[in-house]
Amino acid sequence: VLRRAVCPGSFDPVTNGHLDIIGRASKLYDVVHVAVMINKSKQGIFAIDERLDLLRRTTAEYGNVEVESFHGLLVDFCKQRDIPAIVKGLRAVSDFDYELQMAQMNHGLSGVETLFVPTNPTYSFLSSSLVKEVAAWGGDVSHLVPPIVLTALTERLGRR
Ligand code: COD
Repeated sequence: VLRRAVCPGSFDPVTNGHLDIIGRASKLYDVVHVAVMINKSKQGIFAIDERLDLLRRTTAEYGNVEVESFHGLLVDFCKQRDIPAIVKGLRAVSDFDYELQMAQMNHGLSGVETLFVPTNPTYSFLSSSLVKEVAAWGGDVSHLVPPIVLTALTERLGRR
């Protein structure tokens, strides 16, 4: 039987920090599902299909990563696919409070476990929102996102 885990997020857009966690999870599990969770109150700068496309192209090299979007609770995504584990990156103590709450809520709802992987210190300050803010003002983010994401960001923000 295949051992499965999910890396969930907004991925607006995917960064090198996300890819570090997804790549490390892909070595621990047979199949890693990457779930782009749809949040209607958080619009984002990339449409869901664009986020999926960028994720598929940047995770293809791992060979065992499946990328999908989902509208609903993460525990339902897990139930429908028989996924017993959620893998999350922890950047700093500031992530911990909220991540612990979600992990406990998700466990209480369905018994799904959450495993935390300590972020690569190179990316401990990195978030999609900071990347968008820095890129919007013309700052260099080329070391923080894959080349195809950099191109997509430049096109999107350049056209504004
Ligand atoms: N280094 C390492 N890991 C990172 C980095 C980094 N620099 N940046 C992000 N990560 C990891 C973190 O584990 C993070 O949780 C994940 O990547 C995704 O990050 P984002 O910013 O794309 O996504 P978030 O934080 O907006 O994702 C929140 C969820 C979508 C996971 C959450 O809201 C959710 O599960 N929603 C679904 C609805 C639901 O079930 N709600 C009830 C929850 S109890």
